[in-house]
Amino acid sequence: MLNLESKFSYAFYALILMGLCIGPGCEQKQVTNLADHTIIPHPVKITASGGSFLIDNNIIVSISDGRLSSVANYLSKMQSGLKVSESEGDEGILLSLNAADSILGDEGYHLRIEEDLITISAYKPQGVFNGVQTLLQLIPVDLTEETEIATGVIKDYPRYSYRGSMLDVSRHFFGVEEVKRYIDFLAVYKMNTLHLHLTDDQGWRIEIKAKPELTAIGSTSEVGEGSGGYYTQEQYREIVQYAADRFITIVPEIDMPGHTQAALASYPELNCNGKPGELYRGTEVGFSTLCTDKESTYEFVEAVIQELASMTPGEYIHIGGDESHVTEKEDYIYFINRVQKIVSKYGKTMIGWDEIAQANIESSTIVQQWNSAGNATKAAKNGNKVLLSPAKRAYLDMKYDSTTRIGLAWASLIEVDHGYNWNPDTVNAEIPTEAILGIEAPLWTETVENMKDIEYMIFPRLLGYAEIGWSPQSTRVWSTYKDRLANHAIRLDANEINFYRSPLVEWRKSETHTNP
Ligand code: TNX
Repeated sequence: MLNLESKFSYAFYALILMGLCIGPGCEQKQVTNLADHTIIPHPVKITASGGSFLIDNNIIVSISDGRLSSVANYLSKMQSGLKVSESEGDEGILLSLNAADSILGDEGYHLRIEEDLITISAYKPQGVFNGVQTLLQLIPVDLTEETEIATGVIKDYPRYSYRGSMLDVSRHFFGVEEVKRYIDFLAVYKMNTLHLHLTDDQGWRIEIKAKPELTAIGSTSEVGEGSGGYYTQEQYREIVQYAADRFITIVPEIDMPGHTQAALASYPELNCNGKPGELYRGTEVGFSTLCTDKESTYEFVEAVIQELASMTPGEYIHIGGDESHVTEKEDYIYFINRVQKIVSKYGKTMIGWDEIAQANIESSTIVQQWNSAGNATKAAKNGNKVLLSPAKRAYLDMKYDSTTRIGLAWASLIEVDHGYNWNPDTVNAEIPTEAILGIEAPLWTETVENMKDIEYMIFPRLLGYAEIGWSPQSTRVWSTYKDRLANHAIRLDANEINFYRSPLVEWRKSETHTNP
C-alpha cells in the first residue's frame, strides 16, 4: 500500500506525465504541438514532430549567404536581442538560400524547427523573409525567458502573386513615417504590394518637377480643413526603398481623366474652357475631368508619367480611370487608349480601375475589379489579368457595422467574417482562375484622418485579406480562423495598434502568454 506521501508524489508525477500543470507557471505554457499554431496567413503544409526548441534572447541568427544579411538584420530588429552572425551556424537560427527550394517559387520557403536548430530556406531572399514572418509569429512577442517552440516542418508558398493594399493619401494626406508604418503592417502578413492613390480631386501628392504648380497649388487642400501635403521625389524614393527592403512593390496611381480637380486647379489649360478650377475639400465623386481633346493634356500626362516611371522601379503604373462621369464615353475611350501608349513608352505595365475595360486595352494591361463584374469579365475574355478588389468584400473603408464611428457604407457593412468569407475564384464566377492576378484591399480616406483611424479600419480585416491572397482555399475556414485571429490581439496590442475588437472574436489578452 502506498503511504500518503507517495500517493501525493505519484499524483504529482502523473500530472507532469500528462503534460498538465498547476500553479502560476501554467499560463506561460507554450504551444508544443506545431499543428496548434495560430499563424496568419495559414501556411500550405505543417508537419509537427512533437519536440521543442528552446528559444531565448541570446539565440544567434546566422546566414549561409551574404544576400541574406538584411533579412537577418530585420529578424533581429523585430525580435530584439537576437544576434546576427555572418557565418553559417549549426545551432540557433539559420537562414539559407537553396536552389532546390525553387519548387516553392520566389516567395515560398521551408521552415524546419528541430531541437537544436531552426532553418529557414528558400530559393530567394524574399522567400526567406516570408519564412521569417512565420517564425516571428511562433516566438512570444514578449520573449523574456527561455520558451519552448514546437518542432516540425512548414512548407509554404502563396496562392496569388499580387497581394496588396491601397492607401488613399489624397483625401487625407499621410506623411512618410505613416506610410512606412503601413508598409510594416503589410510585410508582417506577407503582402507584397502597396498601391498609393497619389492624386484625386482633393489633392495632388507627388512632386513633378516639370509641373511645379501641381504641388505648389494642388497639394494644399484635402477633405475638411487640413493643409494637405505631398511627397518630394526624394521622399517618394525613400518610401519605395523602405518598401523594397521589405519585398514590397509600390504601385503609384495618378487617377485620370476624372478625379482630377487638384490638377485642374493647378493648370488652367487642362480645363476645356482654359480657366483654372477651384481646390476641392468635399467628398463627392465624378464631377471633374481633364480635357481629353486637347493635345496639351497628353503632353501633361506624358510629363507626369515620365517622372513617375523614372522614380518607380516596380513594373506597374496605375492610371485610375474610375468614375469619369463627366467625360463622354468616346472621349474616355480615346483618353485611356492614349494614356496606355504613354505608360508602355516608359516601360511600365498599366493598371486601371475596371471602367478601363471599355477602352481598347492591350492584353498586358491589368484591370482592377472594384465595382463592375461585367467590366472585369470583359477584360478576362480579352485575355487581361484581373486584380480583385470587390468593394462589397474588400473595401477597408467600409464600416464594420452601423455603429462604426468612421468609414462609409455605400458598398456594404463589412464585419470581420464578411470580409474574410469569400473566395477569389468564385466572387466573379465568369473569371477563370488563371485570369486572377491577385487581391488588393483599398483604404479610401474620406473619413480617415490619422494613423489611429487607419489602424482601426484596417485591423483586423487586413489579416483576413492577407490570408485570402496567400493561403490555399482548403485551409480557410472562418470558425478556425477566428480562433487564430484571437491570438493575434497580443501582437497587435504589443505594437499599440488601435484595432476593432469585433464581438465575433474572443480576443486574447497578453497575460496569457500564448503565441504569437
Ligand atoms: C469609390 S473605388 C471610389 C473612390 C471612393 C470610394 C469610397 C473607386 C475606384 N472609386 O473614389 O473613395 O468609392 O468608398
